[in-house]
Amino acid sequence: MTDEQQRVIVLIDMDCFYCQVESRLDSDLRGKPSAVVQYNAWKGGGIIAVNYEARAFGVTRNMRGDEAKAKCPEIILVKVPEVRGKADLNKYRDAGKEVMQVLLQYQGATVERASVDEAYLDITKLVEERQHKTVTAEQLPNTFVGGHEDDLQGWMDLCSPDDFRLAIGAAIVEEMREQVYVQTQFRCSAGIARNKVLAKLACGIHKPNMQTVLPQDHVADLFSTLRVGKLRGLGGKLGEAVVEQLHCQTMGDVAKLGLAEIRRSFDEKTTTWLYNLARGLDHEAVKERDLPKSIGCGKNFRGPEMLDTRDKVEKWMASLATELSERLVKDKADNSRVAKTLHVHVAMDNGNHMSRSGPLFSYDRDKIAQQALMLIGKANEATDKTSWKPKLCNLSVSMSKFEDSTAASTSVQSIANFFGKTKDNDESCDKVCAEELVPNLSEYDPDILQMLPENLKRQVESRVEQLQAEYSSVVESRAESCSDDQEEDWNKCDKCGQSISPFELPEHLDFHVAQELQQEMRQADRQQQTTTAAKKTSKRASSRHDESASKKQKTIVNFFNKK
Ligand code: TTP
Ligand code: CA
Ligand code: CA
Repeated sequence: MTDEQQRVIVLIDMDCFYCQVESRLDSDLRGKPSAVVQYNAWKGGGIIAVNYEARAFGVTRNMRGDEAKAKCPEIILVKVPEVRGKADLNKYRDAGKEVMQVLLQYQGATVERASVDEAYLDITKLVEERQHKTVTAEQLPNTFVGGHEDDLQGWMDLCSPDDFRLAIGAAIVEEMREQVYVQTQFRCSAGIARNKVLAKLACGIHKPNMQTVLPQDHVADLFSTLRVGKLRGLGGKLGEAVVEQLHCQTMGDVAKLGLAEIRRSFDEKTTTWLYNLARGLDHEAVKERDLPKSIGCGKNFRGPEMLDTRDKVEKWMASLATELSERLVKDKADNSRVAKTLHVHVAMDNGNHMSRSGPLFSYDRDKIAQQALMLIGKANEATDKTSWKPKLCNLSVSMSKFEDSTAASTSVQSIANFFGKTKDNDESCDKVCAEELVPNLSEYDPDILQMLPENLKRQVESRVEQLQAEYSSVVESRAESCSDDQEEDWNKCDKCGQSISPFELPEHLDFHVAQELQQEMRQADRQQQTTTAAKKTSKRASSRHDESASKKQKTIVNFFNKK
């Protein structure tokens, strides 16, 4: 097993990525200053990517398109496509995947996708395979070595065997980057070092289309002027706390502190991590993770755009649910998996946030929207029926907890389709149809029973019973497995006394409603054996539906008011 200190870790980051994606699509953009803008409506849109030709004119990210034009009149602004009033980033995501596909061709490397346009690689094994071969500066035409910028060969001649491993790594990365270019036409930069933090830092030193090796003995020099927030993991709140509480501006300042001094402001784990980090040490492994653990989308609403009515919230939720549903369906086809948990997040204009999750066994956009709205119902403090208070400035939905989809069918067929299939009255076909009609409890609408032929009705009923049994055991086992989760406060279900996480409660109540309706339905059926008038039956069903709907609504209202 290789010593952790001898690992060779790489960060590959695409150069001005969205701009490259656009210029691969449109040859007119090549070689000219360009930028990608989002939402064109105001002052030429906000810039999210700038190519290097435009950077030479002083154009930067976050400028408005109009400002960029003032700096560089010939700049071409490309607009991010919009779908349903939202940026459609699919082409950039897909382009990022293409790059990943190239990197995954390197057997023996561990590849971890870190964002739309970057990936960490642990290439220690590949380096070891090449250890007996020589590496010369000619094989490293695009490589710089931190602290030895002017004399690559000189550094290679004199460096330690451990540092020489980085040089071998650099030769491999030169080839990888060339392959990325050959296969995708995209240029990228890379950092090669002993760990992720240093690889990421190194990558940014020489860009574009270059790579930088960061030997351990250059760290102290580099850190003496490196601002705390520039390091991976210290860009946010933690970095701010280091500056404020430890009174450190640079990583070099942090390196001067002893463990005890850091420990006064931070917990033990953070202290150790920070202490090591200030010495250029970081133990985090590169984790193979080519598929995202969750798929989601969200939208920010600023100023007058903030959502202040139920209508607006419903409209945007429907739109996000549609996007999410489309992406989930694509993911299912690509990766043979289905997500089982829905998460919703809202940010409010009073600075508060709320996140809620619950099980959902459907990719249907209406089901997603319905469940998501139910989950955030509590965030609305408005007393009238039309407003939403406090206003929402962000709305996000995502799904996670993926399971293999090859085992069970989750697709819902339309009723028409379903009736088409039952014509032959075949018992086994009924069973399949029952599964399609009731893929899970949350999609079970008891009213359909009234519309079904007798044998199929029986199949649907037995399907529901089976699902209820499965569901009870799932709820029990989840309750056990989450019982020490401090963040969730549990509710005792009025109906069965079980402790249910608030995330699970809506679904759990649905289950009771379905169960009650089922029982009612059976009783009613027995009483009605002689009364067979179809009209009457359907009337009864619809009035019962109203009753049950209001009942269900009430239970859910109770739940939201509980806390
Ligand atoms: P970055 O890698 O941060 O930047 P970049 O690839 O444009 O440029 P560089 O050569 O310096 O790496 O981001 C990758 C893409 O992600 C970028 O092209 C556009 C998108 N992006 C945003 O949409 N918003 C942002 O705030 C950032 C940072 C990136
Ligand atoms: Ca980039
Ligand atoms: Ca990046």
